[in-house]
Amino acid sequence: METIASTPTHCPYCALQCGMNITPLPQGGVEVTERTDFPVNRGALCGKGRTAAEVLAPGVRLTSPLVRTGGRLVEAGWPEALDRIAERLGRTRREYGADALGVFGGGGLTNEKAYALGKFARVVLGTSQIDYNGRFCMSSAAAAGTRAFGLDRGLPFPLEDIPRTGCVILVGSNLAETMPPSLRFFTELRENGGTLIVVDPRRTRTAEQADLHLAPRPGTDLALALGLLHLVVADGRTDEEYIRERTTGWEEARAAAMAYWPEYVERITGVSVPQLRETVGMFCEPASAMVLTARGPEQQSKGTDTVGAWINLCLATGRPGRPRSGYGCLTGQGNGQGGREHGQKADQLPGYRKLDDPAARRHVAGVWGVDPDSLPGPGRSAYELLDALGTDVRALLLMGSNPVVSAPRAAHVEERLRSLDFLAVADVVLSETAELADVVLPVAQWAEETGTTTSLEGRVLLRRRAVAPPPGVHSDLYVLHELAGRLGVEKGFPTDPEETFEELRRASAGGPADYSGITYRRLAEEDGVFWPCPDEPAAGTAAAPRPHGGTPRLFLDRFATPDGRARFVPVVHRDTAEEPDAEYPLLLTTGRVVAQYQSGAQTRRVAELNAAAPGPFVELHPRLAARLGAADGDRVAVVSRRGRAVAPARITGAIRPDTVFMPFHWPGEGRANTLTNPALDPTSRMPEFKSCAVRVEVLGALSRDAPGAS
Ligand SMILES: Nc1nc2c(c(=O)[nH]1)N[C@H]1C(S)=C(S)[C@@H](COP(=O)(O)OP(=O)(O)OC[C@H]3O[C@@H](n4cnc5c(=O)[nH]c(N)nc54)[C@H](O)[C@@H]3O)O[C@H]1N2
Ligand SMILES: Nc1nc2c(c(=O)[nH]1)N[C@H]1C(S)=C(S)[C@@H](COP(=O)(O)OP(=O)(O)OC[C@H]3O[C@@H](n4cnc5c(=O)[nH]c(N)nc54)[C@H](O)[C@@H]3O)O[C@H]1N2
Ligand code: SF4
Ligand SMILES: [Mo]
Repeated sequence: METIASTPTHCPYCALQCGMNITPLPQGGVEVTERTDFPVNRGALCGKGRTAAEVLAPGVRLTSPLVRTGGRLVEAGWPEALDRIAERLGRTRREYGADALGVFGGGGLTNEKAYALGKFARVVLGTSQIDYNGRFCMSSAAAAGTRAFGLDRGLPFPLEDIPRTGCVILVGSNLAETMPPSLRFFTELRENGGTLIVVDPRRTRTAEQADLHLAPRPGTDLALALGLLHLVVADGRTDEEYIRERTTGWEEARAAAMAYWPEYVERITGVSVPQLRETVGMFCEPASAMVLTARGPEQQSKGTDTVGAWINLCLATGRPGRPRSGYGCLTGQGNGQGGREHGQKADQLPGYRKLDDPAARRHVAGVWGVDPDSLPGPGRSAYELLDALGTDVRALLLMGSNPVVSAPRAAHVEERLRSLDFLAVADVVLSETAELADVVLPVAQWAEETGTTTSLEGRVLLRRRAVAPPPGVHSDLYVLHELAGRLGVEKGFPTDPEETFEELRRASAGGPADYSGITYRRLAEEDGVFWPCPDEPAAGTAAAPRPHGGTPRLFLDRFATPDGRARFVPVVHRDTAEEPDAEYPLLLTTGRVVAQYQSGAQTRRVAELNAAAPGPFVELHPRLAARLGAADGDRVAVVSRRGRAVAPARITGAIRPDTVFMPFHWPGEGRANTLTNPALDPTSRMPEFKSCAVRVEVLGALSRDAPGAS
C-alpha cells in the first residue's frame, strides 16, 4: 500500500507555534497529528491546533475572488479582481496623493508576507499610512523593552528556562487557555520547587495553578509594581552591585517608587499589604526569578509605563541578563514577534530598523534599489489609521486582520470602513471585515504555502507547504506581485517565499533583528534559529569556521543600549482613561477563551470549537449579580459611552465584584469591542482594551420573564 508522506510544520494560530504533522488523506483533505520532536510542545496541541485543518475545506473558506457589483459581492476572475484593485488604488493616488492609500497588516502573516507588505506600501504605493494589528497586541511591552534594554524580543530566553528558575510572576496572562501546552513549563517549575505568582483580576485556570494569586483592580498593575519595588528597597533587597555595573537611572526610578507605600498601594489595587510582602519574599528569596507579562497589564493607556515598572522591579533585584532570570513578554499571534520586525509597522523598516533613521533608510533603500529620499516617513498607528478612514485615507488594502470584531470602539471603526471610497481585503474566509469590501481575494493558508514565523521565544521557524491550495486560490505574495506589476513595479515582489526570505535576510543584515545567517536550508534541519543570527562565523576556528548559532539568550554580557547598560525609567501610577462614576460604575475587562481565536474568523467556522464556546458571555461576581438582580444565564446589556453589547450573564466567584469580563471573539450584539475605549498609550499607541467604565442592565431571563419560554 502506498504511504503518503506527512510534513512536519507548525500551527497556524498562536505564538507558541506548536509543531505538528500534516498528512494528506487519500479521500482529500488533511489530517493534523502531534509531533513529539518539537521541544516547545513535545506533541501536545490545543483544540484549535488539532482542528485547524477544518478551515482548509472548500465549503468553509473562500475559493473565488469576489467583486462588489450592484451592491453585492459576486464571484469574479482573478484578473478582473486585481485590475479593479490596481485601478482604484491608482486613481485614488492620482486624485488625493499617496497618503490617501492605507495598508493594514497582521501579526499572523509570515515574515515574508509582512516584509513584502511593508515594502509594497513604501515602494509601490509610496504611502506612509501602514500599520497592523500587532499595535493592539504587544506594542506596549515592545516599547518598554526597547526603552529599558535597547531591544525588543518578547522572551529574551527560551521557555525551557522557566522550569529551572526560582520564581515566576505571571502578570495578566491566562496561558492555561491562551497557550495550553505551555502550562507544562510552569507545572515543572513548581515540581522543581519553584513558585508561581499569578496577577489577574480573575481567578483563571492559570491562577488556579499558582502558589499565590493577586487579584488587583484592572488597570492598577503599575501601582502594584511600584509598591513591590518600594518594599524591595525598604527591606534592603536591592542588588546594589548589579545596579551599579549593569544599569543607569536607578536614583530617579527609586525616588519615584518610594511614594508608593504598601497601604497606599493596597487602596489603589485592592491587593492586601500581607500579599504584597509575601510576593516580595517569594520573588527575592531565590537566586533566579522572572516576571512575564501578557495582555492584562499591557493593553492599557499606560501599558508602556506599566511594563516599565515591572522591568524596574526586575532590574533592582538584578534579574535581567542573568541565567534563568529576567523580564519577558508573552507575544500572542502566530508571527506576533516576526510580524513586528520587518516593516508593516508605521515607524519601521525590516530588521527592526527605524524608519526615521537615515542610516537605516540608506541600507534598506539600497536593498530595494530605490532612492532613500523616496521612502515615506512614519505614518499613523493602527487605531488612528482606522479612525482616519473615509477622511484622509480613502482606499485601504487589508491583509490578515478582522477589525470589525477586534478593533476598539468597533461600531465606529465599522462605520469608518463603510465610508471608504474603496476597500480590498485578502483573507482565507469571508470575515466580517471582508463582507464590507469592494474586492475580496481568497488566499492560501498555512498548510498550503511555505513561509517562516518567529515564535514568542524569538525562534525563527519554517512552516512548510503540505498540500496544494484549491483551484481559485493564490498566495498573499502572488497578490502583492500582481498588484505591484499593475501599478508599474515589475521587479522586487517575487511570488516565491524563499526568494522573498533571501531578500529579507539582506534587508535585516546589521539591524537589531538580524536574520542574515538564517536560511531555509538551516531551518529545515534545526528546531528553529533564535535571532539575532548574523551571517558571520561565530564558533569554530579561523581555519574551520562554523556558522553563527543564533542567540537563544540575550543580554548575558551587555544590553543592546549604546553603553551596554539597562535603563531604569522613572514611572508613576496614573488612572485609567475612564474611571468608573455614578453613571458607569463598573470596570469592563476583556480577553479570551480557550476554544476561540481572536476575532473568531477562523475558529467560529469549526464545529467542535463552536460547540465548546458557542457565544459571548458576561462574567459577574455573585454579589454584583445579586445587587443587579441577575441570575445565571439572564440576558444582560453592558453599556459604555461607546455603545451597548448584549450577552448572557455567567455568574462566578472567580471575578472581582467591581469588574465584569467579556471575551471578544464574536460580532453582532455580543461584540465586546462595541464597548471598549480607544484611549491610546502615548508611547506605544496601544488602545485600552483591558479597562473601561460600564454599567450592566438586566434584560431578563427568557426562562423567567418571557411568557411561553422555558
Ligand atoms: N484561545 C486563544 N488563545 C490565544 C488567542 C485567542 O484569541 N484565543 N490569541 C493569541 C493572542 S494574539 C494573544 S495576544 C494571546 C493573549 O494571551 P493572554 O494575555 O493570556 O490573553 P487575555 O485573555 O487577553 O488576557 C489575559 C488575562 O488578563 C487578565 N486581565 C484583564 N485586565 C487585567 C489587568 O488590568 N491586569 C492584569 N494583571 N490582568 C488583567 C484577564 O482577566 C485575562 O485572564 O493569546 C494568544 N492565544
Ligand atoms: N476587546 C479586546 N479586543 C482585542 C483584544 C483583547 O484582548 N480585547 N486583543 C487584541 C489582540 S492582542 C489582537 S492580536 C487582535 C487580533 O484581532 P484580528 O486582527 O482581527 O486577528 P484575527 O482574528 O486573527 O484576524 C486575522 C484575519 O486574517 C485572516 N488570515 C489568517 N491567515 C491569513 C493569511 O495568511 N493571509 C491573509 N491575508 N489573511 C489571513 C483570518 O482569516 C482573519 O480573518 O485583537 C485585538 N482586540
Ligand atoms: S497552543 Fe497555540 S500553537 Fe499550540 S496548538 Fe494551540 S493555538 Fe496552536
Ligand atoms: Mo494578540
